[in-house]
Amino acid sequence: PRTIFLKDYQKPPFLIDETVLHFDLNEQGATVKSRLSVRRNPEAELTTSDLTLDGVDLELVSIAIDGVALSEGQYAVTEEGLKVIGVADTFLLECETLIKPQEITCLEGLYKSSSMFCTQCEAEGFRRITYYLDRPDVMSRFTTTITADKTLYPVLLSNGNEVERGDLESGRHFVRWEDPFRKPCYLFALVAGDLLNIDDQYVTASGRKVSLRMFVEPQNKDKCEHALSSLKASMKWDEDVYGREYDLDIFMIVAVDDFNMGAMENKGLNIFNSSCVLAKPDTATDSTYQRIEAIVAHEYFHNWSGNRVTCRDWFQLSLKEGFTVFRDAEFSADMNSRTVKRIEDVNLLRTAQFAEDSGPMSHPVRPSSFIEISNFYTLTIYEKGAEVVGMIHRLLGEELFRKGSDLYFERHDGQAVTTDDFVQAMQDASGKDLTQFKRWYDIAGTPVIDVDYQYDEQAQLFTLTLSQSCPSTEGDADEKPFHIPFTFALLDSNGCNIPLIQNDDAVFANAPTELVLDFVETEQTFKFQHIEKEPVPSLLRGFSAPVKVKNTFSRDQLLFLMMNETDGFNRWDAGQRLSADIIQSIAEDYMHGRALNVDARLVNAYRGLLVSKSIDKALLSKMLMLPTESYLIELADEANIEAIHHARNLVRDTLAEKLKIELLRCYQENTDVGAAYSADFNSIARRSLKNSALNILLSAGDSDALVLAEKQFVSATNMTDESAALIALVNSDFVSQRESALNTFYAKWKADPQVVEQWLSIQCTSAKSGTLEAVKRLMTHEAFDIKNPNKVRSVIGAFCNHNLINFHNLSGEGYQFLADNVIKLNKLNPQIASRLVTPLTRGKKFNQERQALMQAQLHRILSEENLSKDVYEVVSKSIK
Ligand code: HT7
Ligand code: ZN
Repeated sequence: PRTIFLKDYQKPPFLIDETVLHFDLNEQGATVKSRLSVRRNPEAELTTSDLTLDGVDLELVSIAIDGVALSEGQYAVTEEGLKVIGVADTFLLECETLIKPQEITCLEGLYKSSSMFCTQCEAEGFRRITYYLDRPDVMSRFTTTITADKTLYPVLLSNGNEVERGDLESGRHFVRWEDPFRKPCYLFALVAGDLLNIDDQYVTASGRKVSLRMFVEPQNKDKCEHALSSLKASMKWDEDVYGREYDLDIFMIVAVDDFNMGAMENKGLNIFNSSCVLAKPDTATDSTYQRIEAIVAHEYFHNWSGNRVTCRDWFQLSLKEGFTVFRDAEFSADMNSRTVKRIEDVNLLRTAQFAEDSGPMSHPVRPSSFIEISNFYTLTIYEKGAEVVGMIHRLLGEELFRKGSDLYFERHDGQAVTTDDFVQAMQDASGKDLTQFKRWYDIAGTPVIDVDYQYDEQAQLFTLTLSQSCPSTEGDADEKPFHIPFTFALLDSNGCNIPLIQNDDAVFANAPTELVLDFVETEQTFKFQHIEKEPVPSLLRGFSAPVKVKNTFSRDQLLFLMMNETDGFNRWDAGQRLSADIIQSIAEDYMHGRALNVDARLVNAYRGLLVSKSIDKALLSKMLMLPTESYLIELADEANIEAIHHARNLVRDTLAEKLKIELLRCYQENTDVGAAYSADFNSIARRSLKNSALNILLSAGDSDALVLAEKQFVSATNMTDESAALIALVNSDFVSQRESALNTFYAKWKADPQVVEQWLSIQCTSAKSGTLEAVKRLMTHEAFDIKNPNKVRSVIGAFCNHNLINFHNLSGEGYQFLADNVIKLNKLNPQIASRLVTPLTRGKKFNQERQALMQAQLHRILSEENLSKDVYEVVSKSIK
């Protein structure tokens, strides 16, 4: 397979001003007629007499230029597209192609999901619909007519505004849509089905009425309310915070069951994976509610950051994804607890993105090459990309950042641009030099910061020395420093912030108590004066940059921070660092056959938190969760999964034993009997607290907790409590109660695909031995379907990513199981196959024996015939 390089980018040789599409949808296939107004691009570097269009798996029926059919020799069809030989400067190109949506299992282009037709065109799916210049810098005005059987497909949707509809012969009908905004073809969408619509309305800040319309299959009509209210909140937030109004008269959302990712921001017609948009309290958990709010917002925000201003090429993907994740994270923070949102995002970044950044697929936020672009919808592009935008926000401050985003949208509205254009707008609007900052876009790897500090009591001087390095895997090797915003504070012995005076002239009373330090050198010293007593430093507050800070704190300092830190994020982080340190030393002792003890200071700290009257419940609910096994693996140089698993369980069981009374009280105090479900963050925090307490107690085999869990399981009035009770039972040693709960749950919910997905993943993540056999059995169960990505994620993905003790079993069976399924899925759905293979590419963290077992499976995959570009790229880059 061919590698594509950013350095080879050239402007498109042709442009398409108008795109007129006509779809005839039938049970045997679909006919697509296109009429493209093409003209030579006056700005193109390359002049060519031939027009080369992209096209995959299309059957060409006819082709004409300016109304004259082309004959053989005037065009050539290849594996990758169509070449029209010797074209004029301006012309009308008409093509008719046949496609088979019913046979498409890769879920790209136009495909069928249950009884509906739908599309997924990002990144390069449009070329599976018709011959086209399938690249984001070709923006065109689209008119789309859809015809289909009226009984089977009463609803026919596309982008923009509906302009015409009518009946046709033989029980068919048509609807025509016009999108007034020029757009790249990756934002094209079509949906046809027997769908029901739930309607709402939004009045924009300028008083325009926008129809909001959600289309779902009839059985889901009571699962739309949350998505619609999240949409309205997003529309309002984007007006308030970014001054951005919606621009069409209608905004549509469609839910589909078979979808490769979470959702897609097609202009005016967002398509969602059902699991990311449908919810009602008795079927969806709190985390699903929050995920829906975030994804609905994310897709909506793309209307400006992605659609109105789009990417010049796919190397710029983070231009829209990083910025939009930053925007949706800020939205979620404003709607819920800011601290909790930050904790969740950083957790994901530090476990999964850091692992990606040190793995074989490591790449910069703006990659310089790829084989298959679908492989680059990564945590680096999305989450690290959002951190990079967040750092600009931190460096500029709220007001200048807004000036920068206003300038960006104004300057580039209707254009396809680069991450450099984004940074330039921020720089021009703020006057802040961001030249060095741009390094964040170009260099892969996670910078490491060493922190050294000294206190001179006599001089009342605190000296902080920061040094940075980056074990980069891609980018230049000259090790130039990054521009890192390092948020810093000093705490006195009562946990109060101390005024930070860097310059004697500063007026003491006005001195800030928190600073964003511009850390721009390889090594840099900062001095703080008039510090009367030895302080405790508060480092990288709020995780102000995506870096690793070498832990310099003693356990006592961490305890102090865990109990006293005023920055919520750092308070949580101190607890995580302390717990991780304790688990790591127990794991060491376990490996050396030494006696195992849990440091009593940790138990006392947790007791303190549980009895505290002042701590915020949302924060407490996060502090009660021990560092995950994935994070502990990420922290290790060479991870011993058995030792980590055992040590972590020992800490959890010790907390259960020593803090039983406090945990039971926590459970009772946070249980609401008979209250109506609410997804506000306080209610979510209380449910999370109570269910964590239950889980800790039941995992340790507590029989009082068993009674509580069984009662909660049968009497729960919402899915959060019902599934939490099931999880606690499934992870306990009470075998018969566990089996009975699983059977009851399935019998009750088997008609609801989203709940069945939860039922599957709860079983597949059970740490009990024998789970792999159970997983294999589940794959023969009526509830499983390998063609459905959600089911694949709930079973294979859940087992391989979240059941580490079983997946990494030294028999190697977990690795073989994953490879078998990657091979199977490679043929059906390459995007899903290549995402699934990730755990096999993380061998670096494990010992030689496990590495060899993983490598053997990677070699087995690579030797498969007809390996997709997607799987080939990930596997070949992972082989040593
Ligand atoms: N922009 C969307 C990306 C997406 C996608 C990419 C590749 C294959 C399938 C896909 N479905 C959606 C989603 C988003 O980030 O908003
Ligand atoms: Zn996105």
